[in-house]
Amino acid sequence: MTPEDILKVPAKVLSQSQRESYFEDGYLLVESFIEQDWLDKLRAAIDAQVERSRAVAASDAVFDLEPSHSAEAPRLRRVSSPCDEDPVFWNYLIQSRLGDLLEDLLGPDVKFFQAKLNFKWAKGGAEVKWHQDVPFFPHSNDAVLTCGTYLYDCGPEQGPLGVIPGSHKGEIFDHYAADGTWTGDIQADDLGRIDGSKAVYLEGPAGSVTLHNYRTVHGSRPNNSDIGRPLLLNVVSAADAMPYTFNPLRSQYEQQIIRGKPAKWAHHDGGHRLIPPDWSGGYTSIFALQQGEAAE
Ligand SMILES: O=C(O)CCC(=O)C(=O)O
Repeated sequence: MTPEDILKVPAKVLSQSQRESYFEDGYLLVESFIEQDWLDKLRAAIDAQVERSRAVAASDAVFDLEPSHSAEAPRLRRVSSPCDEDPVFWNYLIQSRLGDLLEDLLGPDVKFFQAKLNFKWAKGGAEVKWHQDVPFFPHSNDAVLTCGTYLYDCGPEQGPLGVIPGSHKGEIFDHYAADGTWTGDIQADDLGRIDGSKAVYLEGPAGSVTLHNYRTVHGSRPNNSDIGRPLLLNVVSAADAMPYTFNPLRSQYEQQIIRGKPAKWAHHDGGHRLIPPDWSGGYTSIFALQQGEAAE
């Protein structure tokens, strides 16, 4: 669906001006949106994943670990596809009011693509460099967004998600270095075309939800504070947006309908899309990629 068509459908939880600002700026922050009982369930599920990671010595398809991770002092960077690890994460998507919010920005038919739980551990949790999501998983149209849930309060020191307003309407940047290596971020020579002074950092209390279009330039600073920053990220799309490259984070729920019904027709937007590496051989995480720990 186009933004114009989506805006014609009556809203469920957002105001019309919130919806319009998402389409104008390419992002939205909805503070304190998730109820406490869901936060409690999600926090318990996250603690359980941290406990599991104590038995893991090296990054694998599920756990992406900081180099100093140990059983005594776990330092998780990411859990890939958390829905596949604990049903709480999937139930959150299909049962909570998050689905209403997604409908307001994607239309009545909403589909799951991938999920990840990014930790950004206290005292050194890694930065995420400026990048767009579209080069990682191009779709037939741009009704694709990443929805973040802050499980705890996230202030400026915890490395909140940062976005460049309006950048979703601009170019799709190269995420390959000059030698053809996939870096997973915007190349240094191109950063001059992004006005970093316009960056907006999406801070908010526990239960706040961030939403950014998959073309929006975004990133986050390191977390040097004493408090960790678990951020649950779900990538979802309108049902008529079809991915045409391999999903870097496979999931048993890939392409499952969260709200509404499957599309009969695929919708296509015009223009060029960067083709990512062939992820069928595996993928670790944006952290490992951007820190130069993983080859494509
Ligand atoms: O965890 C973050 O701060 C941002 C993560 C992100 O942009 C990504 O995983 O694509």
